[in-house]
Amino acid sequence: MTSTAINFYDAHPGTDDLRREVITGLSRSPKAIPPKFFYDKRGSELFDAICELPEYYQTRTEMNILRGCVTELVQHIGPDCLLIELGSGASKKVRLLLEELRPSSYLGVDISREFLLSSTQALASDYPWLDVHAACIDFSHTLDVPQCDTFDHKVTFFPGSSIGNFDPEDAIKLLTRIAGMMDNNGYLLIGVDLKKETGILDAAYNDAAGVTAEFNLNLLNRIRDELNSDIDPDAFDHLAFYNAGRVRIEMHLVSKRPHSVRIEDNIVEFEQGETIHTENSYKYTVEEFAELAAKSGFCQQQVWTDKAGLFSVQLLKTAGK
Ligand code: AVJ
Repeated sequence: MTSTAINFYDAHPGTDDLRREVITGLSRSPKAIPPKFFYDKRGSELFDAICELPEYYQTRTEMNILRGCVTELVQHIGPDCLLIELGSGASKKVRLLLEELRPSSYLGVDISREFLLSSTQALASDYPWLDVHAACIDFSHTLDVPQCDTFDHKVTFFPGSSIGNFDPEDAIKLLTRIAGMMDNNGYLLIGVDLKKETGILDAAYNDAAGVTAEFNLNLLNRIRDELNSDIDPDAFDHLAFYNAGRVRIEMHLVSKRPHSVRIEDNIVEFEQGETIHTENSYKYTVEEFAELAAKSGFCQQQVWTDKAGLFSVQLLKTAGK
């Protein structure tokens, strides 16, 4: 057994946040729970399975785009940076970047502790030349990561169109904080899912194998298992659809019948058909995202897409640089 040393920082996002945000979210009308809570161990595994689904075009399309543009990326960015990955999850896509870009250090940032630890440890043992850091934080709240301070040449990788989970105003706030984390001097390589035919989008979030439904419903397993609650996942159905007016996929959990649920000291009433809104996934055009980037202190350096225009990988540079 070899133990691989990684530099680990833990801000302990966890059950307290879940309890607080679930209780607040379910006492609102309409009811909502933020999507970051999908990613317990089981949720992270289910998301990995989603990435392999035939209907879920995003992961393989992004990977193909990255394969095609990595040489150009290296020319822009150069070697020996600190590569920061937000929402690193299983850290699969980043391997290509590590091999070609040859950063001196890597920092994986994720809310899912076990996943973060095992994937960064695997990177450390596969790439002995790489200085590996991990930070378990909720980056929607803070990007304060002590390991960042000593590096000048920082590049952030934010793949998978996770930016789509944020309402546009919150996306601007997050991107602005990313620029700040890089001392307003650096590159952001970001995956952005593009607007497209409704049928393709609806299918991607309603896969035939039912994995997305299981992923959505797993949030209720998590509440039942981690909080003091009698919530019954069987009392809810998965619902996902493209809301063209708001330009986003919405996921909900629909109560099958009127019933009440206990969570800690609270009783939450559900009507039949009432939903818990669990996720938004905004879709952009390349031009719309350029505008959002500009409002956040970035400018689009270069944008790569697949031939069908399903997905984009965008290299943004801080405007101050
Ligand atoms: C990880 C946020 C990009 O919005 O497509 C996949 C999550 N939800 N299927 C997305 C997700 C349902 C995914 N992101």
